[in-house]
Amino acid sequence: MQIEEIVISKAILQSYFRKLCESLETQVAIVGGGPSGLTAAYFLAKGQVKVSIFERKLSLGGGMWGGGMMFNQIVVQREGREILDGFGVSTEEFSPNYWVADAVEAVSTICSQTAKAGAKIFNLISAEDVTIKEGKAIGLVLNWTAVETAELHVDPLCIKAQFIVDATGHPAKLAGVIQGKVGLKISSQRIVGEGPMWAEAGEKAVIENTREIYPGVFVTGMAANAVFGGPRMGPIFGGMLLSGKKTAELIQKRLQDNP
Ligand code: 48F
Repeated sequence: MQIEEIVISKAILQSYFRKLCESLETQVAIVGGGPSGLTAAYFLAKGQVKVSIFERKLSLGGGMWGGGMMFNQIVVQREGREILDGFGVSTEEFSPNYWVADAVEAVSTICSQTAKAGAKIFNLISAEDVTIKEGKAIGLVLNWTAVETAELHVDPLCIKAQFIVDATGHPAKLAGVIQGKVGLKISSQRIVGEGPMWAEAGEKAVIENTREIYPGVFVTGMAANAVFGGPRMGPIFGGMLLSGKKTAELIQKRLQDNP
């Protein structure tokens, strides 16, 4: 059987552009493919919602790969373990309410399940801005991360979404952009910044802080604690998974109320 280089190139280009063009108008666009963004995308896709993830790095998984201080095991509490179970990630009880999982198995399985559930995943693309019309966010402004890294003067492209999710972790990138340009619609009116390490409080806060911060924009995962001043929690990941799930539920409810 002959193998032609040009056919390989055509296969990549045509299938990529089909995927990208189909995602130009979507129901939910998630920025950041860490544990919270992936989990939100998984539950949305399972619920038949059209969802895309845009991740600036080559690999998805965010801060989950390295466990704690590069010891690549992660810890979850009971509720987090239930979510890992649902993904099919193996866990082992360490002591009551503490389960450990292999970080590499966790990330690779969550990524695989999210893609198989139907989420469209784009890596190497950064969200640099949000499109806002008449007081509502309606899309993302995207560029290749390589353009940003090389500081090339290249204009971005835009996609349209009914809902946007800031899942960018500690930097809370989209919240920062919105705060700088039009202001956030939250009681503090500004990003408070994450609090000092306190695992138990941080895990509780990240779920409470998962909410809409501007019409059409939700914040999830560590970005939620960064916006509202919740503590950091280090390598316990249940809160990230539960925050992602809550994001999916909040958005699904909104889509049902207002299709
Ligand atoms: O940092 P990250 O893993 O965020 P998370 O889902 O989880 C936090 C934990 O990993 C850990 C923790 C608690 O256990 O404190 O840190 O909240 O993943 C965020 C992802 O967003 C990407 C970034 O590369 C990472 O993979 N990202 C950040 N900015 C952008 C972006 C951007 N502007 N465009 C696209 N992706």
